[in-house]
Amino acid sequence: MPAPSRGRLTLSTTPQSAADPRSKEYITASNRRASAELASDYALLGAQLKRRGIDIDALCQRVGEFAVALPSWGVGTGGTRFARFPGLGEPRNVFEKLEDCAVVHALTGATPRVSLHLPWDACEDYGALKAHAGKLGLGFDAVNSNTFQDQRGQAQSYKFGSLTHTAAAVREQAVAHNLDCIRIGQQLGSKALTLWIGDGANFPGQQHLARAYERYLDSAARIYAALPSDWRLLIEHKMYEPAFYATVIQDWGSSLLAAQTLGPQALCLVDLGHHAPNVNIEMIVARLVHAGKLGGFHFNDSKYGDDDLDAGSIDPYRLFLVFNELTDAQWRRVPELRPAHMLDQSHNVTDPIESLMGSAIELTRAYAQSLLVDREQLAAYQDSNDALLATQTLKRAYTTDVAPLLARARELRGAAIDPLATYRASGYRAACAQRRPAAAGGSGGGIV
Ligand code: LRH
Ligand code: MN
Repeated sequence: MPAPSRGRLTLSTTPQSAADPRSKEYITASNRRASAELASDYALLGAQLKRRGIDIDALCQRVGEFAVALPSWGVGTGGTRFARFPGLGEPRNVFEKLEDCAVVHALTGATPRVSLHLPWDACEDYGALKAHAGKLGLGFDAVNSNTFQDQRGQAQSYKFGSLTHTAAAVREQAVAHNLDCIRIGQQLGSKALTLWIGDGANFPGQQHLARAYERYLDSAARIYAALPSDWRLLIEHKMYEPAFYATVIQDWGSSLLAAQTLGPQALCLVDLGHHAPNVNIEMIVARLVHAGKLGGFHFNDSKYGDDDLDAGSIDPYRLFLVFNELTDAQWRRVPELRPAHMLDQSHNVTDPIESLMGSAIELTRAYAQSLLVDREQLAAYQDSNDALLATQTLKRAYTTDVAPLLARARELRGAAIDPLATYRASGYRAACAQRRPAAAGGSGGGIV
């Protein structure tokens, strides 16, 4: 255990025995051991990239600016409909969730904002919450509404839908909830509302497919009308679940049509797990970029359904190909392209902090590798239909081990060269287990 460091971040809730993995001194102390080794690895990679006409320091600068938002619901242990097996020292409220998010940001340097989910993160005083986040070095990204669960004492049930329900009173309630989310988001400094609804049908004929979509457009237009002028509405599509035959906003086509119908502040959010296996997601990204409607991402990975696994854990090449489309669009100077990068994962068997750190690093890796693509060369091979050299040009970037570059960018941001080792050495989780006794009876089903 590293020597206790001066100037520990004295949050009243900070666990007593452990080192605080958010403290700069603690991170600098733990970096000291790895710094020299990193310097030689970085120099070696620098020499290799120089031969490819790439300046590693300029690249390190750009990689150091990459950021992805954390899902507040991702710092607790997730589950499935079968069971949830709570982990040690779980955050018990949104304030503790932010403290765990601050650990991820302190150690990776790449997650300065948190995306809240309401009412899961509802609290008495959003001013206090904003101040608490500020003290932790965090801000807020898009807020997420929730009309896919009934809350205790709720007047109208969402069993048969929310914004598209056949009963106006239910749609009314769902619209009102989204307006509440916007008001809360404004207090926190958010600039976007992520709108995902589970509305749909389990059987053919159960729902009128066209009328349900018209009801969606009508309800969403009322939410859109309440958006502050500098806000975005991020429409999230999903192929299935909880509806198992038809989902109103089932695919990027339904989402794009809605965004085009609603107006310029309405954009499409791509959750990587919301597609059938083998769907070409980077192609969907290219189309939404073309339409000027790419608003953001929920990054995760999956093998079968909406598995919400750690980003880059199953198909890292696909993740690279998504960033390749984004970096190519930047290179082509596509205007107004600033998608909100957010993680949306469910950590059922790992320490959520470790998974979120790993995923932030995998996204930064995919972004860094996309910056290594020789786009002039690639365009030449594409134009001359040299298929092999074209695909090898991408593979060369993807197979470049950029680990020293990522670590150096973290070190320069005051983050950890080795976030996982630094986190585990701090004993943070064990200390949280002492300080946050597990809530009784936690192993029921459900994603959070
Ligand atoms: C739906 C979803 C959506 C969130 C929820 C936690 O599957 O991806 O983004 O509201 O997960
Ligand atoms: Mn999502």
